[in-house]
Amino acid sequence: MSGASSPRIQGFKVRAVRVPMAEPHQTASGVITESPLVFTDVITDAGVTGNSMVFTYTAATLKPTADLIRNFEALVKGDALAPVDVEQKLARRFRLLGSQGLVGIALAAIDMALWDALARLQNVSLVRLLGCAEKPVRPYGAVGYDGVEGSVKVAERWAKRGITGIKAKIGYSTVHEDVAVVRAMRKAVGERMAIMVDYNQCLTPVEAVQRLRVLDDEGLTWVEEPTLAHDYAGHALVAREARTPIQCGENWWGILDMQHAIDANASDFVMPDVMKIGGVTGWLRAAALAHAKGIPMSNHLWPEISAQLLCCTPTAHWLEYAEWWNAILAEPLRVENGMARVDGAVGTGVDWRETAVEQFAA
Ligand code: SMN
Ligand code: MG
Repeated sequence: MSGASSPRIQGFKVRAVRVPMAEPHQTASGVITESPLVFTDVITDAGVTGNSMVFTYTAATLKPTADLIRNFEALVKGDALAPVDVEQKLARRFRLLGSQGLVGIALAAIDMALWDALARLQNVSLVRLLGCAEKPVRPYGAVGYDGVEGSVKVAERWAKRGITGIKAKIGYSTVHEDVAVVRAMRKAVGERMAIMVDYNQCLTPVEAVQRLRVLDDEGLTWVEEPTLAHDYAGHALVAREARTPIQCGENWWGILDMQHAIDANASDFVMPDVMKIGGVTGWLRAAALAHAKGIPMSNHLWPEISAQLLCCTPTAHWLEYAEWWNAILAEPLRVENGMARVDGAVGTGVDWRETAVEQFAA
């Protein structure tokens, strides 16, 4: 029996936008006021186009990222629409330079667009393409570094929408201020709300151990990145000393970082970022690592594609929900009765409104 020949990659169309945020996102390690995003279309000879979106954190890296993606087109033009094979080829191609940072972001943009094209070709969601069924995913909402009053206001807003988890940025000048924010939110939203906190890497390991001694009695679902993301030994120290689970993953570049963190017992839970971990291909491998060790896995940002990927993640935990990019998306993720619904999506669910792309063009 001879199989049908695979569709081939014809070319890319790459566009950059700067989407203002409805509310600035404050963290202990800086404030985000806008989203610099790159949209990649991968055009195939089968009449389908796959899309992806990557976030460059700062406008200073927006154009270089778009240029990198454009420059990579020549490396895969004419190749089969086979994302895992393309990933292997490009990984070899970038062995000497390395595939972290902007190179990694560009590779993830291509990977996600190829998977999207593959799903669209079959007119199914990414979930179905991966052999799974759509299911509701439990989202939590973000609370910024907004002090007691600001944090309570946002926490209440999420609770009113039926969301059952919230994650607050902390790392105030003293642990007492951290505790005050947590207690005020708890008082406002009640015992049943899951409350997570995020230090965004702002403490030394010893400071983190000291703060956790105080926070350990607050019933937190997790404490995120208490110290430098790549200090696995430092995180392991904190995880050993604290009773509250430690959560890391948003800054792991590829699954080898994740494996190193797991080897070091640096994190009780994991939350890869689909872009930094290496796109859909990287996520699937990360999900296998988490599965092998029974580690609960959440996501970082990218709610649309991550909700689908969590449907295919054996140890799926919480969905980090965000509406930062809704202004530009054709169909932002739906949340109904406190649960995110991915049914009805074709491809990865990342599709943008052309008029918005024009409006926010960089
Ligand atoms: C975060 C950091 C930077 C940008 C977006 C979000 C944050 C999170 O650490 O966990 O969502
Ligand atoms: Mg975080």
